[in-house]
Amino acid sequence: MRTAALLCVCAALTITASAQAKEPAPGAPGAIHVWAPADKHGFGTAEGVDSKAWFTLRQGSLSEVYYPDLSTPAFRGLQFAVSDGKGLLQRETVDDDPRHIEPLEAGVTSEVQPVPGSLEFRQVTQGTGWRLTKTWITDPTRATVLAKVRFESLTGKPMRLYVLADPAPGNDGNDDVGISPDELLVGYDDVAASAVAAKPAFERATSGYRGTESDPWHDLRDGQLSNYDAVAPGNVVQGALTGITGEQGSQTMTLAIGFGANVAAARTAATQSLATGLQPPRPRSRPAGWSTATRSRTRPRASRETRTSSASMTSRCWCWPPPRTRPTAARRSPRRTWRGSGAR
Ligand SMILES: [Ca+2]
Ligand SMILES: [Ca+2]
Repeated sequence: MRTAALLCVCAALTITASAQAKEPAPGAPGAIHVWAPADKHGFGTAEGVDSKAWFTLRQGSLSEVYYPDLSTPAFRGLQFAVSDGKGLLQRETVDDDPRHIEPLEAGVTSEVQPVPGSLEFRQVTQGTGWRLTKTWITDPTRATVLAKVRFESLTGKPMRLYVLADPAPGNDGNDDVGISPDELLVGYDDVAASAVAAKPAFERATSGYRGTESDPWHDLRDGQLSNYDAVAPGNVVQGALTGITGEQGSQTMTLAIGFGANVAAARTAATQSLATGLQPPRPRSRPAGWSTATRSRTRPRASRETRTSSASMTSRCWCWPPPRTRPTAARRSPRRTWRGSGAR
């Protein structure tokens, strides 16, 4: 543990020293961390055993990601916010009272659909004058969650698209540090790290503390994103301005959320996954029995969908591979953070 912590600190210092220094974010440690509500609409994993990341989806956003195993949530969530630069500011999901299941921002609609014959989920969110189509999948060879993002301005005018990320490495969101080397969103503690990268790259990135003036969601209300590093341990939340505007020719982006035991490993996972791109395995490469297993699962009726969609998606993920090839999946479940209030 001490060796891992030392490596983590050394890697972070090296990266921080090489990056442009940012002003320390005010407000540490921020609001007490709690996990997201249990209203899951999707559960994603990869075929095979090389990827050590599992993700969940709420109606309009990504929620917990588990790394390096199913008993360890390491990322609380990621959603997008949109601004027209003229007073409109909308995010996808209302955060974050875990006692309520009220996921969407006023004026926003969203749905999650599994992509037939694959482990992808397509999540379409529409707000005032914009639409986001996100296709989520786990990199089968790395601890990375990938999203293919299509952002459309329905007014034809340029808009600003922001990423709002909430790292919580090591199943504890109260002891983290947030930095932005090369405008990546890096969060870490003494046991694990996450790195959010994009292609095209983020144009601006900041880290702050939840519920304070450096929280990017609060920060954006004046129309500008600050430029902080959250260097004191706390409940870190992060924000980034993407490089797409929603106009024709500026609508697509790939997002990678990489994980590792330290900053360098998480950053490597994210950047290498971005370089590889979103390439789900072809059907012929799947284990025998996969297609039969997925076809046997039916979606719940609409009236029961909210209550049962999580269970349906989860069982879809668990049915393959069999226990002998993925013992972790067979013996553990992510329910630790889904019980009761969602608090740790
Ligand atoms: Ca932590
Ligand atoms: Ca956090």
